[in-house]
Amino acid sequence: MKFYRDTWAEINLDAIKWNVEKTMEHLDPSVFLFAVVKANAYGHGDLQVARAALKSGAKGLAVAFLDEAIKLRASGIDAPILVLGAIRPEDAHLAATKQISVTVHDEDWLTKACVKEDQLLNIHIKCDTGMGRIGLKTKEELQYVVRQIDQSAAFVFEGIFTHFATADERETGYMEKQLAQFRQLIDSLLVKPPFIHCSNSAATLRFKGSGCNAVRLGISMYGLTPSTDITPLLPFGLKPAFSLKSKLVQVKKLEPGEKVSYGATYEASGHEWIGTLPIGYADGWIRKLGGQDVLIDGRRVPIVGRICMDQCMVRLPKEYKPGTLATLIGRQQNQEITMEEIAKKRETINYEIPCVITSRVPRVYIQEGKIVSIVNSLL
Ligand code: PMH
Repeated sequence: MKFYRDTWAEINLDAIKWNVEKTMEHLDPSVFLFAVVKANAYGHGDLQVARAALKSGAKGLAVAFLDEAIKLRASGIDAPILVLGAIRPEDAHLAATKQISVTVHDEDWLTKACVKEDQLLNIHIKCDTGMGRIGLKTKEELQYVVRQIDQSAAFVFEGIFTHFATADERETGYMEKQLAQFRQLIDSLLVKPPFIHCSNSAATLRFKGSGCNAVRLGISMYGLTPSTDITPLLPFGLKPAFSLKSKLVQVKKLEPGEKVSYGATYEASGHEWIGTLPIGYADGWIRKLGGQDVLIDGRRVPIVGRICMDQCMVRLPKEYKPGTLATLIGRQQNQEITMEEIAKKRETINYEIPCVITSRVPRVYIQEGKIVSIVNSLL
């Protein structure tokens, strides 16, 4: 695999390994870790992250949609896969064929679920204890669904779970309420399923999975903090896996008063060195990032003028040669631009940033200092 354009995302699989291994050390050894690889592994690359996580101690994978699970199966992943989101009941037979576990989120789903006669469908029941998204709310609903499972040879009660709305906030009151509600629902079950899970990264790292026997690890597996508020509360230092790099394609000297980019909004105040980087808003490097620093030669240099679809310009302290490395997210020498810095500039959360670096940006996978694979959606 190749790419012919000097912009790429580097995914450090050793960082994924570190984050998973440290999490496993932190937890009771019997806890089952689902690596959450939905949304193309938060933009990092689902297959590569799934393989790295499974090699490092994760036992299963979790995705949002059936399509994501089918893709992983088609790529040869045979670990347990759970679809966390709602699946159309008429597609249940597909999940059963591929041994993909499904989430039952409402009372009627099983009555409509189409499975073939000799098939088994693994089911996790989702309880809504305060997220207000999907899931059953009452003991009565839960018991009704459990009875439906019991009455069919095709349905296997594999798990029950809930999702916290505020595990990444310092204040734990709301989370504790959700947990108490979840415990009440579990206590009402005559027979407990093998998997009971409620924790995302924040709850896993802060509360060791809250006494459940499985956890669903997303953001912290990628080395990113669930929120800057709780970074000081995390039990070990996370290693970010994602960095974004580019190279200068042209460097030119502007005369005082000369302008840069659409709208001619930036004007050189003196003689200035301006460099052009081949990355723009079609790569997810959106116009709102105008003014953001990038790292060149271990120094911060600002993006000037409007970010274009495929290119943007930076103001350099001196002349640099085309081909000089630019780091847009990640470390360069003693400097670092974190995912959180970019998130702040974009007025969003770190989760969103790697997700929205588009597939036009090739993903280069690094393991033990070497490139082990490249994914370029274009070639
Ligand atoms: N479980 C469920 C049901 C989720 O929706 C998510 C993340 C996770 C686990 C993993 O959470 P973590 O990345 O904080 O560890 N879901 C989302 C979401 O819907 N929006 O942002 C994160």
